[in-house]
Amino acid sequence: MMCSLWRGTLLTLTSSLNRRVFQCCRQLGRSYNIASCMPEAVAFQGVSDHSGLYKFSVNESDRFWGAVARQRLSWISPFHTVQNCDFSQGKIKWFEGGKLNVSVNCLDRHVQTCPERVALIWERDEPGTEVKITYRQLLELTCRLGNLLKRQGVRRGDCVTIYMPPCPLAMASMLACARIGAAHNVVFAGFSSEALADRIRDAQSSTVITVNQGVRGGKVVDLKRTVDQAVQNCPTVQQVLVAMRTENTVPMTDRDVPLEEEMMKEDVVCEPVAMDSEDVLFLLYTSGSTGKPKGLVHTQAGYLLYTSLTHRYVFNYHDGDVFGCVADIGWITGHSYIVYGPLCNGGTTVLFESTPVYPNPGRYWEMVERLGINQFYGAPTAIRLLLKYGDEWVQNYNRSSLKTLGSVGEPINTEAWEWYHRVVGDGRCPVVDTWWQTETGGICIAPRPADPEAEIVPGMAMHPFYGIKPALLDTEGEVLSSNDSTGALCISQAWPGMARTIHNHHQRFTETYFHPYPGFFFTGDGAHRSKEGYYQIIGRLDDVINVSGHRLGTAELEDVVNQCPGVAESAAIGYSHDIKGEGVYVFVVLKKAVMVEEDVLAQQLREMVSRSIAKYACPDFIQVVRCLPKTRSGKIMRRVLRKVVERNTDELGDLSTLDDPDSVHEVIRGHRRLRGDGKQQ
Ligand code: 6R9
Repeated sequence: MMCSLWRGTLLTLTSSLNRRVFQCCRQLGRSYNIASCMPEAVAFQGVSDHSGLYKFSVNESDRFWGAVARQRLSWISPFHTVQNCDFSQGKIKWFEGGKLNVSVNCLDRHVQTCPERVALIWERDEPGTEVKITYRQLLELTCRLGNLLKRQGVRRGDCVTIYMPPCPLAMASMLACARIGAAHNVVFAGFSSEALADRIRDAQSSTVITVNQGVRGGKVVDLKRTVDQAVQNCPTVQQVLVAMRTENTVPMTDRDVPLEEEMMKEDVVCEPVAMDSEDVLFLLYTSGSTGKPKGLVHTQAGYLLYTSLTHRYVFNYHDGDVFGCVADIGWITGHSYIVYGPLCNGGTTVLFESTPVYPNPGRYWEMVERLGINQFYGAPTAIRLLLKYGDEWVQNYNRSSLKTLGSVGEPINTEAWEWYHRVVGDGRCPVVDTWWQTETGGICIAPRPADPEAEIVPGMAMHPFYGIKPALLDTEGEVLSSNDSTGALCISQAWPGMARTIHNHHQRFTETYFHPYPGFFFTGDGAHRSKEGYYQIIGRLDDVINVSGHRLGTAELEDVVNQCPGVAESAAIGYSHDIKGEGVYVFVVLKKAVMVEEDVLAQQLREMVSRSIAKYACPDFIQVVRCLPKTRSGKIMRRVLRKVVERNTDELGDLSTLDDPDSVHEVIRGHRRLRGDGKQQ
């Protein structure tokens, strides 16, 4: 499982690391007071500063999480047990005995105190056309939708699939599910009909919610048509609720329900269901190292608590701030930091429908100025893209509202970090590089919270969040206890935000996350702990590629490629790409006697991949080879292929176990032909 790749990568990363001390929390000055920071901390004996609070949170985890859960969530009935977890069985339960409703925590309680506060700013594709929705309005939308779902037969425990672009009705749909006790399964609207169908079937959804069309970067996308194609192969689907994002009508069948029209017939009051802490809140599919994406399951109380606490403290979010997370709601970042975390905190959250370069590369910063965004949370791939357009696109706009800048999804290289900090943040905003995963539910490692004035090192996620106890393990499974070491990143005790299982595949859950290092949750990432004890994430240790922050399993891609007529077998490899982080390079072996022009084959493969998965999964390079380098036992030597695509052919390592050493030379020659000897185009 552990590949040697990342040791090399680490060396490059650390040596290029331009260390710089960055001071923060200056506004808190010397009068830092733990109680003013986290009110619950007053009750924690001996805690007087951040590091004391962190130690308390991991050593007295029951007391820490118990106090925080009582203080920050509204319960219908109190929990009797803080945690009941056993990693060896993959058993994770938090706040058992407790009952609550997530939508009440995100909406009703704020409607009681500040009904006219803006909950949501929908930043529509066309700049300057944003729509503001107050807590009172969002609750009304949610209740009407909840009532409609009930009228359409959706019951507690059902799973509703949501295939929508970022829009208020998507958010209200998620909250409506939570209100009536149904689980949601949001599928990113960039996924193809086949990928959508797979997820609908696996989740056994009978209801799908979508829009007639989406609008992104000035282009109209026929989302309803994609749903129509998908549900042809989904016998469980009984109804499709269709909201109107554009004015264009689309064909409707008996199965389709016009959402706005039917919703307006419903009452604005919908009784929230009392849910158990461990009832399912949602499924979210993500790629792993097998061909089949896994539906990670998150539950009610623990997830909500963890996202709200991290939202509050990692970003230093305060009442009245405008929080701008520009992710899509189809990913975990959107779930945790557009919807649940900010709303649980009564915050104002931005829902971004557009792209970083529409109508021009100043879009983000024009939006920051117009909406007065205080915390901006985005992806390194977008930062890398924008920095190529130059500083002027940033400097044209007033960014004085910004207080914290966040980064998520993939490692942020020093150059991008520096630019984000110096140009976007004018050198005055802390940049928080936040490491976490769909599996972890919320941010686990980030430079903040920390002691006031603690340094921030570019490109480092640095410190574990409250309650998170990271560990690095070597290939033998031994814990590396000293600093300045590199290993598999694991987490050694449970936290409330972690996923509970894989939908219908608990065994896959335990095998993937708990068997590799018994007693630990294994993240799939490698990390380095510096001399100072700061964590730096290196990247995946398994066969997952990270394309623009989107996860893609190599096996998932190979399954599709192998179905292409004429293809005998294939190997998909990630290579470093200066904007996307990683690009996809596919080696293909054709069946005997098949003759096809390489560009015709490439075109066919790309079409198949966008039809079966999504556009982002399309290979950048496709190389036809006579055979793949394999061991004598028939295993593809990915390590060798990686070295070839990374142009490290003088470090191929030990090739003695190769079945046919000549195959490597052929692969190298073909690679040179395809990409030339120069730099990446
Ligand atoms: C939130 C999210 C998770 C994988 C993760 C890791 C990579 C995320 C990172 C990072 C380096 C960071 N990743 N944040 N790598 N630095 N700050 O992205 O979830 O889509 O499940 O991806 O992304 O490899 O394991 P998800």
